[in-house]
Amino acid sequence: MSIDTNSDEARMILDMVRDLARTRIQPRAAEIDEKGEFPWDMKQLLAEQGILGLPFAEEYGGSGASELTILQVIEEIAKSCATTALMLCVQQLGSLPIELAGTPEQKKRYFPGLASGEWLAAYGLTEPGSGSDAGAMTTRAEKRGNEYVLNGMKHFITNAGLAHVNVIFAKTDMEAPGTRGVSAFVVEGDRPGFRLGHIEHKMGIRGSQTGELIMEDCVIPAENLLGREGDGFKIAMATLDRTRPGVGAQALGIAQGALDFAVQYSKTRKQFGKPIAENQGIQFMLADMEAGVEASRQLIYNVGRMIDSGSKNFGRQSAIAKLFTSDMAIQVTSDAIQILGGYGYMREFPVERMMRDAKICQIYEGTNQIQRVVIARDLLK
Ligand code: COS
Repeated sequence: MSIDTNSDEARMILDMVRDLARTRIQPRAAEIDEKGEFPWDMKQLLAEQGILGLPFAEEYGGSGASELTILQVIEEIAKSCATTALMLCVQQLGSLPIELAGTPEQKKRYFPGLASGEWLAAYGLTEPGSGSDAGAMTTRAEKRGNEYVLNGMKHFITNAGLAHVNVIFAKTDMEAPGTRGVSAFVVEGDRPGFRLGHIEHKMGIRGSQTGELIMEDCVIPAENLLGREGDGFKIAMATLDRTRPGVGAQALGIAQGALDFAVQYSKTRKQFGKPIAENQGIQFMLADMEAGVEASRQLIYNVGRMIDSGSKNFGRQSAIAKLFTSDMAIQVTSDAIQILGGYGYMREFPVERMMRDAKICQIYEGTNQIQRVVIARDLLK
């Protein structure tokens, strides 16, 4: 059973999220950014309200929400706080490899804890020498009897050190050509030999914990392999096809938040004896911002509907939605700062945070240059 996007239930979820964002999340956003510490109260709130359980089926204690509903929820939260919205994005990112390639037993083992929000998920693909070139990873997993021994390091990992369910991509065959030797594993956070390394200090999404995951002779049972040996790269790519619209939805929410703030500000800020909104120079900026936000929304919702309809070929649309929306969000947040003038540059107002938060959307889950690679390859194939 899943929640139909047009159902009363989906509408109720969105109303509930809008209310929570206004009353509980928005008042915390500036402080979360300032402190740069993981906001456990926000994680608790999302868990209690069933928001972290949206991507999981009812049989695992989730609500089986449609992709469109998940994207709309990410958007709503990101209008107030991009760090908090990212929690839902990554709950999906770190669990989709299990959804796509896991056995019923593996789903039963991990999904109830993730759906309840007791556990967080993480997705361990990137390494210091392997960013856009995801196949160049050097983390390896050696099979010994009924176990795998993992050695290597992942970095820039969201929820590093916080997640219990860590999907780690590692090479099981160092000789295999290109991306063929990569396999996917679940590494539980409390496995001996698995630990958090350095924690990054970031420009934006500052409440989210980003860090290194270090594996030193980390032993996991063979049953933690997802799919078959060698399937890992395809699992990683298929996951990102599914989750990139979520990054777009986050960028969309940030941009909408900045636009809403700029509209209000321009109606109240007076210069030369009248509100600055009465100047056509400001009106045209606002109109361009609105056009960008609305066009992005259509791209994001469209790919959400494609996923919900069972389409298999949404990779290009997913990349387009992420690329277009994150570029738009940088433009819109920058324009919002411009409309606020000197105030926009100051920490007392939220728009400078929104611009810092938007920037990562052009980078993570594949840089926007990689999105262009994905789009062009599909176009030319
Ligand atoms: N879904 C399923 N399989 C896919 C796929 C997809 N979207 N994209 C590629 N594959 C498969 C290919 O079909 C190919 O399979 P075969 O070996 O059977 O032919 C294999 O994966 C390798 O594909 P390809 O040759 O295209 O790999 P490249 O090394 O050229 O890499 C890009 C392709 C650049 C698209 C990939 O490395 C990428 O997306 N990089 C960015 C990584 C990223 O987003 N990092 C962010 C980390 S999360 S914050």
